[in-house]
Amino acid sequence: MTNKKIVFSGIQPSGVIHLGNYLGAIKQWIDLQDKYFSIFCIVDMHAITVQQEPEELQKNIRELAAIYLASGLDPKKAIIFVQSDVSAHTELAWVLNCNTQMGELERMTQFKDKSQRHKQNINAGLFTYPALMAADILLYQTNKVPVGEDQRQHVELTRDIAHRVNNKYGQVFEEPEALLPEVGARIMGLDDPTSKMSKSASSGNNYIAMTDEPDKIRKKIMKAVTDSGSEVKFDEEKKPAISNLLTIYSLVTEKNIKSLEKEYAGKGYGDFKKGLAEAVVEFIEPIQKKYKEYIDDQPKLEKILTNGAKEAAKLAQPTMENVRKVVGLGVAND
Ligand code: AQP
Repeated sequence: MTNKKIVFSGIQPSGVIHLGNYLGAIKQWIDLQDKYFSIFCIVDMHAITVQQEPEELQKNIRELAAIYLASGLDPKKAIIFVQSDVSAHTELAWVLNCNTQMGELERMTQFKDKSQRHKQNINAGLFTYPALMAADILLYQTNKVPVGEDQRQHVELTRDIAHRVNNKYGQVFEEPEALLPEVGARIMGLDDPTSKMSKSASSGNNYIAMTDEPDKIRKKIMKAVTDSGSEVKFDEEKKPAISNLLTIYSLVTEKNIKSLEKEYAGKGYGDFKKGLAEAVVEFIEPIQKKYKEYIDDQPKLEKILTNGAKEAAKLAQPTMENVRKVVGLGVAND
């Protein structure tokens, strides 16, 4: 379908999109779309592994699409679509479920975490989530999967599943690799630098949402947890909170961490946070402006996603036909 290497990634429309999602995933995608054949998905089927209100889910899908576009993903350079609009994802997921071991799924840290957090709803989908994620990736003969650190384990399982299927049936899938950003693969919570920034955090002070108003961003950053002492210094072991804030500062300004340390030498955490808050606001405001244009033009948004789904379905077809053939499924011709 293309001579270029293929990139695939997605985000769940399961709540607000935060700066961690942006810095860990979307930021890389913007650069990759120029070099790779790129496919970016809104993975709504994954989102329903935890309870979702239908209207809220629809709203989140559209907001996430607007964030993708406002961040600089370009439908002329990349395919942008919603997972459930291409039925081959769930079709392939079933086949991959039948090639994935219970023991492998039981080892997934996301399942362990989420089943702890959603004790009333430990459904089969939550457990087999990685097989659906493997289908998302393998359907397009993907080479690289740009994700944050928390998704590395799922991409490694995807690679194992692809390898197993290839051993059993011949060359069916590319065996993909995770692509993690050198800096920003794990942005930590503002209120708790020992766990990752997360959309399902119990407090809104954990994250900066990409749609937070400037004053809310300022307040959240001024409230962020700091470490003992007063020196602005990167030291993940002794100063996990300040190191996380320095990482964010560096990524939104493209200044390196050493130069930021110098800039704030002799100044306290208060000045540093004020500077960081302004830098984040300056970085997010232009994205929010474009976001508003996209979210206010629903027909345009729907057209982009509909076209993306058509293109994705076309691309998925040869892989799905081959899978049906090698596995020995079905009889009917079209
Ligand atoms: N804190 C983070 N730092 C860097 N990257 C991150 N990602 C998520 N959190 C961070 C990356 O963003 C993409 C979105 O993946 P997802 O929609 O599957 O969400 P997730 O990984 O489950 O993380 P969330 O958004 O915080 O949701 P919850 O609260 O449900 O866990 C992935 O590439 C992910 O690595």
